[in-house]
Amino acid sequence: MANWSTLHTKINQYLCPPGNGVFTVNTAQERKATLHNHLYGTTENVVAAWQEQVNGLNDDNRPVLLGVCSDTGGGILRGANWGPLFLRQALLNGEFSCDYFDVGDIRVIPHLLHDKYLNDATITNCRKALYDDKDSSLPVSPLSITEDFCDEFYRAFPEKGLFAIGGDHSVSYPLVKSYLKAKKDQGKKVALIHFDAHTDLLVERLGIDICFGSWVTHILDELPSRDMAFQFGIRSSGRPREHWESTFGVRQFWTKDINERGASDVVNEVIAKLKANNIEELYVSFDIDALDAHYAAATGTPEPDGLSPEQAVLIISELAKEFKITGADMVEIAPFLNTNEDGGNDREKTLAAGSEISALLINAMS
Ligand SMILES: [Mn+2]
Repeated sequence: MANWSTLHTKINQYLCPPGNGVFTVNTAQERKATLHNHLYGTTENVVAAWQEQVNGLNDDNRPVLLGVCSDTGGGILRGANWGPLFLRQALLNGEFSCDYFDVGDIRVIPHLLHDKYLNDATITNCRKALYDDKDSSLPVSPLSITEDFCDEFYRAFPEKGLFAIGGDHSVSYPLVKSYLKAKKDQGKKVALIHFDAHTDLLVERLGIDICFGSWVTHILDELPSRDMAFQFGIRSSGRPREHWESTFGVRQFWTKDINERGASDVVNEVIAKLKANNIEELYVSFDIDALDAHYAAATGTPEPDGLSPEQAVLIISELAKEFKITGADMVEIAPFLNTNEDGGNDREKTLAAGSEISALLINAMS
């Protein structure tokens, strides 16, 4: 109970009602109202309604959904900060049913990334803004807040699954790091399943070590071994697969390998490797750009020649039959981006694919 009480306090400090993670006055007000009506039956006193709902988390068995509306770690086309609001609505409207406890959104100062990049004066000012207390010792940047929230979450609820919606892919750094630390403490052997068009294996980008292109590099040493990171859907890379595998120790299945061999054959090989390593549970991080740009154009770095939703669904479903999925995220959905030259319904298609895969992951965690 002590752990729940600490987490409960931090939820009220770190989070805000679902859909409110992007700090705005008027933008998307109607969309937020639709979501709040759906969740609470009202658009009035949403904070009070959310706080009352959060009181029930301790007595709830469903997987927990968290929004992280940060895209400061991106850097080409931004806009994934709107992913949590739009994907939630798509999950509620969609044909793929799933049940979860929506705990809310991380409170995001959109100019910040991680506290280690800040000076003391900025941290003090931001503590005053977020917590109304310049002498607070709490973190202020989205990735730092997310990591401390997740650490507290796993202390209170070691058995609960956490499903997060990004945000750009840098948000997976605190999500996965905290998950791996928690599972190590629990004595459980886990592996990372990562869907992406890109390897995200830079050491740094323009001097910044934690960003959308480098987050994987900095969690590898928290895994039982580096070869327990499996990447699917890679195709946009300046270097061949052998370079990444020999330099970082990860295992990759590029889209062309999956198309040549078939998704079943590939996933069977991965299942055998996971079993040979006595892996018990999985974390699945899904960058929507793993899918072909035809299905996922509303994203910052869409790439052609990618996976179909069917291939991704097959791989996740087969893994879920053999292993417990206890952590997952869906990132890089940027609903305001229309990257296809011919316009079209990029947003709806991307949200349809994103919600299908999110529902599959949430159901696998139930
Ligand atoms: Mn990525």
